[in-house]
Amino acid sequence: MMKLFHGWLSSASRRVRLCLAEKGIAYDSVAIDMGRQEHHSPEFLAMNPNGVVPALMLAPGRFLHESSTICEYLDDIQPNPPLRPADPYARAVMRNFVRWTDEHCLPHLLILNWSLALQPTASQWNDDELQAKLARIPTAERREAWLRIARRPYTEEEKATALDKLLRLPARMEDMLADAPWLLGGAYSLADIAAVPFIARIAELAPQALQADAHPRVQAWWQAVQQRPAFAQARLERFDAVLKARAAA
Ligand SMILES: N[C@@H](CCC(=O)N[C@@H](CS)C(=O)NCC(=O)O)C(=O)O
Repeated sequence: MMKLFHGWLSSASRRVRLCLAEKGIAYDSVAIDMGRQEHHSPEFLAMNPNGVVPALMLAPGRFLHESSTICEYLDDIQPNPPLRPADPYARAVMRNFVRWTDEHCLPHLLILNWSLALQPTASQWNDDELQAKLARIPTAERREAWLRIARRPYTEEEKATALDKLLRLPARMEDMLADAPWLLGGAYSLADIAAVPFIARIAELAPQALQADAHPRVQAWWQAVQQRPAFAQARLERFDAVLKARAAA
């Protein structure tokens, strides 16, 4: 059976869980504790050299990383229900949208999420601990992000700007939903799945952005997403509830 190494709160992991659930593919779940940098261990880096979740183990020694790649792989090996348009042009449009969410949503959500979930722990590390932890991070971009939350927390202004930028997603989706219920037309696709984790966080951080007077089509889309059985199976639990439960544990 496949094994998914993931984070419960991670948007990229949520995307893969949503896809696995839509496909009805059974898998073993291995939750990675990012507060303990389990994803920077040599064992994890052997699965995903970028040192980020998720990673999917297909068989011993056979791994995949990058949530968008993993989702396309799952659609290849389990074509039903199809989650990509058959038409090559529509498929290319889908890939560009997914890429846009990777480049324009994830970095902004990172600022908001890490400030809540990882900063309390990272800010406690002494300089030696911090240097040792930074040395294990394979990319300069994420080393900088960890350094920020450990020593120079994102300011309120930076967080407000990040939220503003994240809110370009519902605006963009409102246009895409002009003629059909799903982002690429009549069928739910990997484009919708790419957006779901970000809209789920926007529903928590800025619920007004999903109201009918702001983005009525996105509101209807979000209601329809939440009614899909796969949505419940993927367990996109509220961020604050998960953090509270972790603190209590
Ligand atoms: N492009 C990657 C992004 C993966 C990613 O950034 N994962 C985040 C969680 S959403 C992560 O592992 N963060 C921890 C870190 O960077 O140390 C994908 O889609 O798989």
